[in-house]
Parts: sequence; C-alpha cells; structure tokens
Amino acid sequence: MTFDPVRIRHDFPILSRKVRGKSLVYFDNAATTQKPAPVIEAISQYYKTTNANVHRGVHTLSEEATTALEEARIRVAQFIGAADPATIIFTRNTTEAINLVAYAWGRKNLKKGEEILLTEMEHHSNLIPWQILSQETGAKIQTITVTPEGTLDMESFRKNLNSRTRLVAFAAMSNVLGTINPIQEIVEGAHRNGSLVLVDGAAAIPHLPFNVSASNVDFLAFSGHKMLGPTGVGVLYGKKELLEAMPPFLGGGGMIQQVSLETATYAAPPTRFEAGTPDIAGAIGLRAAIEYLHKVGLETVQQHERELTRKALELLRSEPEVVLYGPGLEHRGGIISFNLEGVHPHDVGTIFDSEGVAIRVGHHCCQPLMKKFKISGTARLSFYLYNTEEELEAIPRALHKVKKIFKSGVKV
Ligand code: C6P
Repeated sequence: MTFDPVRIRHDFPILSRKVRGKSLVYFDNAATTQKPAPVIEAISQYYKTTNANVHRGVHTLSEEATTALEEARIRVAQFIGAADPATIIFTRNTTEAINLVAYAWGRKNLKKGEEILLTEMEHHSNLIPWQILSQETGAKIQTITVTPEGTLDMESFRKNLNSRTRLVAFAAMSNVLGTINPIQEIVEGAHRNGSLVLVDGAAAIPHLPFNVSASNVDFLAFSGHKMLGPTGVGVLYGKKELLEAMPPFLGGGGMIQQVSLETATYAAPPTRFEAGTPDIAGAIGLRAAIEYLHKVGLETVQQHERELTRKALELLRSEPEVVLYGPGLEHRGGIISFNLEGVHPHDVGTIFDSEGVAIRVGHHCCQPLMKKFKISGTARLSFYLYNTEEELEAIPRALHKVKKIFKSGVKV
C-alpha cells in the first residue's frame, strides 16, 4: 500500500484535537511522539486481560504477562538486528540506559588518566553520566569538535582518539541540529583503536533503519516514547560478552541468583540489569509501536521526513531574518533548529502555540552546543510520519505573526 500520512493520521486520536481553537500541528516529535490506537489498545488490553507481575508467579496471568514481556524483548531485538534477545535490557528511557553503562561498565573499567570521547553536540543525557563517572574515577572527557555547519569535525575525532580512549559515546542524530553522524566511520575508527562505542540512538532509532550487528556498535540506547511507544520504557542493547562482564546497576528483586544476609550472586543479563518490577505494559506498548513502524517501513518514514524537511528548509530560507542551524539535507534527519533575529525563542514558541503549532524552544538539553553557537536557545521543528505538507503552511503563518507582534510593536 502506498504511504499516505493523511490516512495514517486517523490512527492517532490526539491529532484530531484543537489547540487554542486551531487544528493541532504537532512538530515536537524529537521531544516525544504521539501514540497510535494500536499502541494505546495494546496497553489497555494488557491491563484489562493479563495484568500480573512477571518472572515470579506460577499462576496463569503471571505466565501470560511474562510471555508478553519476553515477546516484546524478542521484537525489540529483531527491530535493531540483535541476534540474541538477552542483549536487550529494558530501562526507563535513553537516559537510564546510558547511566547504566556509565555506572556498571564505567566504574569497573575506567581508571584515572583514561579517556571517554564524546562530541560537542551531546544531549546532557550523554554528558552528565560521564562527568559523574570522570569525577569518581579520574578518567577524562575529551570531545569531538562540531563544525560551524553542525557536522562532526572528523579530523578532531582522529586527533582525540588515542591509546587512553576507552569509549567513544555519541548521538547517531543530533536532537538540535538534525545532523546524522557518520556512525560507521566512528565505529571502525574506535574499534581499530581498541575503544568501545556507545551510540545514543534517542533521536535516530525512531526515524531510520539501524542494525546493531551490521554496524557492530557495542552499546545502543534509545527511548520508546520517541518512536510511538509509551513513556517509561527504553532500551539498552549491549554486546553479550560486555554485558556478562558487567556488575549490576541497581540491586533488588528479580536480578539475583542466590541471596544470603551477607552476600548475593547475580542473574545473567538481561535480568541482572532489571531490578524490581519492570514496566511490563510499557514494553508491550513498545512492541505494538515497533509493529506499527515496521508495517509502514522505516525507509518510508525517513523518506517522508526528508521531503518535509526539504520543504520546511525552503520555506524558512525564504523568510528574512531567520537564522538556520545545522547541515544541508544530505546530512540531516527531520529536525530543524532556527532563530528569528531579535526575538527570543520562547516568544517564537508561544506565538506558534497560539496558532496551534507545538514546537520546542530553549537549549534542548544541549547547553554546551548552545554555548558553541553563542546562543541561548533555538526554536525547533521536528517531524514524524503523521506530519503533512499541508501542515508546513503553518510555519510561515506563525512566523509572520511573530514578526507582526515582536517586530512591529503591535499589541495582542
Ligand atoms: N531529547 C528533546 O526534546 P530520554 O529523556 O531519556 O527519553 O531521552 C534523552 C535524550 C538523549 N539523547 C538525545 C539525542 C535526545 O534527544 C534525548 C531526548 C528530547 O530533544 C528531550 S530533552
């Protein structure tokens, strides 16, 4: 069947609501995405028919809930091309997945004087855990420079990669600039150097096909809520031998083998890293989201977003006083950051909202990148499969209103 975003929109109940009397235009998909009826239904069905705790009970409901959770794990593994579902750990989100690696792998393996290589465009989620780790271990953080165009300076990657580099951790796609980073080049360079690679897939995994086996990454983190799934569930993929050698992250029920009052032995991964009752409904919802994306096809999603981005960039380029950030279309996903000269991004966001257009404004949890570009924040558009070309018309309409109010002194 041919791809039709207008038809797809019928699957998303929220998209028919009004905001401030206008039809909602949702361009804040990098923050979180909306949920289609099959995802909402899968969660609702689980609570209506199956709800029980997992891996604990012998009763029917508990067995069914356990099966549903483990089937979700298998589906996630297939989705990212992981050969073994045991390499999939359910976390709360990308942030927790990265913290898990920093805590469990980092504290065991990093020593004073060793280095972690990040980039200047990292989200705080892929910066702060390493800062905390570096304060505790004496390991140092180095960074790959971002060029004025918003791509990674690969010369600085090569320069900063050295015998002390234990891990290279970077976003596959920037949540601010939309830059799609050269994953393969980084993975191959890092591995040649004997360094591990962690990919922050929060912004990329929902929007483009990615295979952990083919790309040979060591760790991958992403969030369910940015890919049509519910909030509260995320994923850490890790190579089996790495996970097996890692001590636990959180201690508690579910992650043990044998416990005495003094000591304990731990379960094998993924159980070792899933202490306490997991977000069972969340995992089931994530599975439904993956089925939905699979039906549409991630290549199709990527192509559609590319077209929207191309047109939106054209619209923005034709607006005087708009400053655009980030690379050309060939290196970019469906994210556009911009500013209107002399107007604070929060004011831009407020006026867009008055037109029913949801965008994100501010530093996007990337303060070092803002500092690099000498700005306090940006206004950001981010697209997904249910956005339409017609919706793009809201951009100049809202921008003209911003200009009218903030540039001509008109009172509202
Ligand atoms: N970025 C945005 O509006 P969590 O919150 O754990 O699901 O995802 C964190 C995260 C990590 N890395 C990248 C590249 C991200 O974009 C995000 C989330 C959202 O840009 C919320 S700040």
